[in-house]
Amino acid sequence: MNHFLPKSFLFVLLLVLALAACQPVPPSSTAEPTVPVFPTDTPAPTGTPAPTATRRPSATPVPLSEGEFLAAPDAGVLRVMSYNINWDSIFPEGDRENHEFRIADRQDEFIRLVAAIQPDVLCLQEVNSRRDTRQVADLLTAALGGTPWNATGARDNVILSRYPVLSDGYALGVVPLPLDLLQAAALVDLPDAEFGSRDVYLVCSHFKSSGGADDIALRQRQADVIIHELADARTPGDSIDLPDLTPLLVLGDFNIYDTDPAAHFDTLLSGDIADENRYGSDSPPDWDGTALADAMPSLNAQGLKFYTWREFNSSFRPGALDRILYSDSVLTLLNTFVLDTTGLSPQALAQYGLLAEDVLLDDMPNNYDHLPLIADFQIIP
Ligand SMILES: [Ca+2]
Ligand SMILES: [Ca+2]
Ligand SMILES: [Ca+2]
Ligand SMILES: [Ca+2]
Repeated sequence: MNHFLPKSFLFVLLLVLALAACQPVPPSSTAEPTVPVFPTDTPAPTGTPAPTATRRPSATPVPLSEGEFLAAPDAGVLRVMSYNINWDSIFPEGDRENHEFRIADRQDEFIRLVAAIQPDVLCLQEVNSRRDTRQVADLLTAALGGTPWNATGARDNVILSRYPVLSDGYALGVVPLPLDLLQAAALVDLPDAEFGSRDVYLVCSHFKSSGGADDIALRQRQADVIIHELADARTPGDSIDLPDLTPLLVLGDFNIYDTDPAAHFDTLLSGDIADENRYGSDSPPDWDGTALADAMPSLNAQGLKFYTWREFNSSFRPGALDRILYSDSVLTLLNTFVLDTTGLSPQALAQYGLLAEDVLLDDMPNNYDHLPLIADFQIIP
């Protein structure tokens, strides 16, 4: 029997190595802020055809897209969208609840975007926290028609859904912790006829921006809180209980920069809590004890560029600041993209009722901010 030992040992070793290869890269313990955690700006491969002539200069060197990724998904597929709208830009000028940081007037653009995308669930950031989330829901209802939309919010994060939004008992229980740590969270009650018995739980987040030590520490704390709450949600007792195998989404503006190690992002994926004294033991967030998956949407689903934010004349490179993370043990990702209307063909723009400038902060060429991220999911039975 002795000769079985080396074989089984080798098998275990290979298994451990294979599992290790599937895990997200842990945060570096040394200060190496130059290592990007995500491809920020992949150049187009050589031999890529040049963009065809357009009325305006193309913002990207990739070919114009026909927008096939925008096509409505089949029944039973959930389309989720995350968008940092830039402070209250989607509300009318002169609205008394507009945030003091509001610099752009983009209501028509936003309405065209959501009408083209037809999301089932949205996670918005940079909505004034004073605003009644009902106003945001009414904007969606007016834009898309159908049954009235539902909403819940926390701080500047707002969750919107075609389907009922259950926030009582499902909001993150971080009170009385600082307001900075609040993120919107809700269980969306999906219609059983289309999706079966399961619903979807989502955390709509906006992480602290900027690169100071306090900012980085707060981002880490926000991630620790979310992992703590997801651990609570997956186990009976405490403040939140979810039915087993409820699909989980953590999405929003994570402010992941390639100029800091973005350890908060590793925490969100792997469940490695930094402050375990305060927020409890590490807890891999997926139902099967594994990490969450990153949808990794690319610009117009071309697989060439992965940034979700860029700024004209900025010293910062375009980056994937925004993410859609999901529990891949119970969800299959069918389609995902970052919409860049400036990269759509004239035919695609006409087909979906969009204008080339719709994702721009204003009509100035190349004046971007955040772009909308979209992912289509199917629940694994
Ligand atoms: Ca349901
Ligand atoms: Ca619980
Ligand atoms: Ca830890
Ligand atoms: Ca997983």
